[in-house]
Amino acid sequence: MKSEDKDTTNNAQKFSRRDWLTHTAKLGGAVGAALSGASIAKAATPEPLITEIQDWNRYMGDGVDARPYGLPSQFEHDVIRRDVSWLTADAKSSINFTPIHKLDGIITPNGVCFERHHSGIAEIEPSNHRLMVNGLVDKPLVFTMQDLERFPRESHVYFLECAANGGMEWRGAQLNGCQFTHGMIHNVMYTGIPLKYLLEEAGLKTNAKWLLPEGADPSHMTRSIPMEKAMNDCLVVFKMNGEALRPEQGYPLRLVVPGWEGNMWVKWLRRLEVGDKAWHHREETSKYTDLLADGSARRFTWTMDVKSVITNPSPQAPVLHGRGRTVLAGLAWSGHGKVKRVDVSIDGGRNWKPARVDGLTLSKSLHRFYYDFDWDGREMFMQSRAIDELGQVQPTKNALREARGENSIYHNNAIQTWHVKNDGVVENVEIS
Ligand SMILES: Nc1nc2c(c(=O)[nH]1)N[C@H]1C(S)=C(S)[C@@H](COP(=O)(O)O)O[C@H]1N2
Ligand SMILES: [Mo]
Repeated sequence: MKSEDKDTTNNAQKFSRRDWLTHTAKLGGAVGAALSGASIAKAATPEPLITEIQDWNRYMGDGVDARPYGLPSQFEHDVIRRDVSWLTADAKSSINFTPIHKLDGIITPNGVCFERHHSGIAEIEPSNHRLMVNGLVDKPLVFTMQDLERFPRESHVYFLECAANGGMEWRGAQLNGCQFTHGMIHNVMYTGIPLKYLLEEAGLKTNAKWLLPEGADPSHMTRSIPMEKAMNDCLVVFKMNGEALRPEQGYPLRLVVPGWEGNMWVKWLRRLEVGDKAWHHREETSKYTDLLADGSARRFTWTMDVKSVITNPSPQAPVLHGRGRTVLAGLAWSGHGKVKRVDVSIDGGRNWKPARVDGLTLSKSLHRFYYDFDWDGREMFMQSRAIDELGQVQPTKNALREARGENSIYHNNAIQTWHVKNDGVVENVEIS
């Protein structure tokens, strides 16, 4: 050691970058071996990616003005929204899915938030956008975007889940990837105005019981929302993750209905009509209603119940490193509030271990969980089970089918099983 130190000091001028890298790599290897016998990284051997000068070490890159609005690295090109072509007839009234197997933490980046539109993306210049409040109010009002910016604002992180998330999985395991089975969800920090400030500004009549928000897109998306919810935690927002809403997410204005199904979160929001009873919506009875086994319907099931999914490993994210140290990662959420606990099983639900919920635990937001373990290399049946602050437990698929029958599409919050084979390949399966 002593002589090496001396060499370095004496010959500093002559020491090339390559020599320096070889030198420190050797030292690093020695120190690492002394600290831990079970290092994940390989013991340092002459590694060309460390010892050889690479292009990105040698040539100067783009300057600061080359990328005025930054995009992810070119090597992340597969981290994109994807659709399932056979699901809907055309892309204007369709859906795509968030690549949740490629993300981490709890925030969904704006560019990969799944999209659901009934008649395409409305492109609205903010100076031409208006929000009207009318119906059972003392004075009907029309706001410009500038007007809205003068109300007190708040920021909150909430998940939005489409009621159809997992709908294709009711009858059995269908789609090979959590992007497709669970990707009709995103979780962003919204900034906007508590809806109650706008309703109070217009003045609610005593018989004001329901709210009908309407979108400016050709679908004239409308939904009935009970006044208690509207006055409680709904927001009229213009920012997501700090920047303007993306056109796909309703630019310049959208409604946020925390914990409730996505179809009520009206995008391109242009009107709030106040009424004394619920409006009848064609979609509400034909689509966004859960049909029960006896043919009756479960209406007004707006809250998204407790749910979770393992995002890694999963079919699009196989285990490539073989046996040994393994990180299981996943997402959990509940429209009723916070997630209290997440359990994971690697043997198809026979044994459960508590997962580690990491980072922020926010109400009606995604939660991130991890389970760090040593994989013995044998096949696994991985499951996660979330429990929310109301004590509600995520059901098995069979329990859910017993309660709702086979004909449902919406509100599938069942436990998901991934079969991890001994070669690390992962498949969507059901076990009974
Ligand atoms: N104006 C309008 N709002 C809308 C829709 C729409 O088609 N038009 N789709 C709804 C549905 S069904 C869902 S699931 C969410 C999807 O929001 P996202 O596109 O931000 O993911 O928006 C809702 N709001
Ligand atoms: Mo939806």
